[in-house]
Amino acid sequence: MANPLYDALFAPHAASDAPFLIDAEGSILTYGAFLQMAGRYAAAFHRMGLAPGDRLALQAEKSPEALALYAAAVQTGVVFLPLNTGYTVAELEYFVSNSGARLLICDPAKSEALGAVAEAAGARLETLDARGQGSLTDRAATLKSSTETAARAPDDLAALLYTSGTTGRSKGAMMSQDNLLSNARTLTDLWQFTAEDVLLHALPIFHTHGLFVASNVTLMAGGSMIFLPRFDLDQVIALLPQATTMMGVPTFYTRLLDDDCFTGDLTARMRLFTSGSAPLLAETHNRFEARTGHRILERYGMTETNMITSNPYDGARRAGTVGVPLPGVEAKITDPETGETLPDGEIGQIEVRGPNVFQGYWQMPEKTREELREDGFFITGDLALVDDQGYFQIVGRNKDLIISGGYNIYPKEVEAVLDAQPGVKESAVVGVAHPDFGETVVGFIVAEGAAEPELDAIAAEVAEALARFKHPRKLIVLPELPRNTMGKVQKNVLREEYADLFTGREAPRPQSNG
Ligand code: MCA
Ligand code: AMP
Repeated sequence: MANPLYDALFAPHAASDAPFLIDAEGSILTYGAFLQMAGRYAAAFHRMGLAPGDRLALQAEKSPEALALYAAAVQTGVVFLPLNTGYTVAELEYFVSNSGARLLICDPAKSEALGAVAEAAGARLETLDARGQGSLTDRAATLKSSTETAARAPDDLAALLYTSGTTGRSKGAMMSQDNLLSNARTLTDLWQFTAEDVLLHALPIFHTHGLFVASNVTLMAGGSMIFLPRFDLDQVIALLPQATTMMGVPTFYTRLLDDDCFTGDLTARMRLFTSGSAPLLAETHNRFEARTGHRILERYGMTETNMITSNPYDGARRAGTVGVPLPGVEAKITDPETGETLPDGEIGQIEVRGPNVFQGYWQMPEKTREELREDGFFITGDLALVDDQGYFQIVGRNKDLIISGGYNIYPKEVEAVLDAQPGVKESAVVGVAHPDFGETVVGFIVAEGAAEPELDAIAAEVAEALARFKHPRKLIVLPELPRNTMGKVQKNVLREEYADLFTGREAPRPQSNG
């Protein structure tokens, strides 16, 4: 039966003995073996009574098996909901209940803590560890690999990806089969991926970048991936000579450049490095070219929209720009107040329309209406201008968002936890420059009374509530928060005053005449 995403990404490889996943030791998993594995998981889903449209929430370490669960979900029409491995039990509770997941798959180490979460949400709980073992794999091993595919229409949901919101509550972005498929086709074509490509894959697979951009493009082209559990600098340096492409967040590139072992000759076989998820400094782009001769191709996207713009493959890849709208994707700059389109050169917000743009937020029609216009344009909240060569330059954000090492943190969510702590009157959370993560989180606290707030106790509560990457790297007590005449907290004042907290740069000193 027709299932456009499965038919394009997976079905063509069912009988292939070409390499798909290669581990750090060089062991190869062929396409055929991978799809056999996925078929067994699909058979397990059938046994459990999962039906097309049901949600499967997965919080598991990166492994071929975890990726096979994505394939099995597409095959069976089950909506795939991957979750950051850093999320705490408190965070997971929301995702599982909000999505109404019927199946929750987690690491065995978390199964006890998540048992109650699954039960309360009426979800079945199965386990999968970092080696791909656990109750689900045991169950699947006894079954014959299924070749049945669920019939799906292009608009049917394939994935639900939660993105944090400015109001603090995460929203599930509904991605249809065609949202994923159209972007995979466009990027494969634009970036000239072929079956000869070997992509060094060190990104997590619970986000758009590692799952849809990197994996879907490889699947579409029939190429292979050196599939690493995480970004391990030494491993990446050792394996680069075997790869032809790598996709990364800016932190990958700054970490490589900071290591003297990373030399240009390691990249001789490489044909493409791409960067996204956070701004790549022009300085990093230039240093990378000086070291390797490669110009990193920067592209820009969002969970809700997949990829929106890209620098050209052939043609000028310009540092400090995110390139031009992808073929078939419209992007424009509008006035945030009026929504009117602005002329080139003026700063406004990026709006985007095309087959890549999501179907709305899961069970949040009002939020959807706020961000997705009736005419199909999605308001990204990113501030940019179009330069005289038609390239988009992102200059800031019209949303209170921090991006640390490619992960998004909405200050509101952290402030809510800080505000709830004893001895805290109010708080403000901002992002400041960080040499490794680009930006990092700093929390400012105003005490309730005369007593100093107990920062260690507060940090412990934050750790209980929020994933590690959201934790303030520093908590600072202030007598009061800077406010404007309207009483609004001036986060820009805090950002400026503490801009050099982690960069080691000294604040400029007044010039001396002596
Ligand atoms: C890990 N830690 C972090 C981060 N990652 N803290 C802040 N921000 C982070 N991004 C924590 C660790 O838990 C650890 O905590 C400490 O920081 C140092 O960890 P380290 O070993 O240095 O980190 P790592 O494990 O090497 O990870 C850094 C990383 C990773 C490689 C940059 O965060 C990463 O792979 N990021 C990619 C994110 C991504 O794929 N984003 C795409 C989103 P402790 O101090 O307790 O030990 S999709 C998207 O944005 C759109 C669609 C797009 O355009 O792509
Ligand atoms: P997410 O919600 O995780 O999908 O993150 C999307 C956000 O990441 C965008 O709205 C941008 O703010 C940011 N982003 C992605 N790619 C780039 C890029 N190349 N340059 C600057 N920001 C980027």
